[in-house]
Amino acid sequence: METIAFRMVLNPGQREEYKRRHRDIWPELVDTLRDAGIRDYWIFLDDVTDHLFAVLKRDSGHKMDQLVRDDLMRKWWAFMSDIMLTGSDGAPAQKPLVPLFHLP
Ligand code: RM4
Repeated sequence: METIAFRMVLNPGQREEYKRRHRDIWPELVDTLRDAGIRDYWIFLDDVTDHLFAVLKRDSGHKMDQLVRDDLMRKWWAFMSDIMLTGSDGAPAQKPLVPLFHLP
């Protein structure tokens, strides 16, 4: 199990909509994320910059890299693309964050 973090970018003024969509996250997508080996997934907002900081744990045999080819994941990303910065591959623009400190 490892912990990773990455930054995404929310469009201005979309905080409540982003929160609402995640409150109502599709149960099938939750299954997809869990099946990919993702656990304990948090997303925090910096409401000054509109940056979203995602922190999650993933199993050693995780399949996160395959999510880019998953139809339901791509459908979610398309659904979210009106309120998030999205890359040319259809996925949210993601910047990996560098771990500098951990207090277990
Ligand atoms: C985010 C974004 C991420 C996804 C989470 C569940 O808005 O689409 O890629 O992992 O939702």
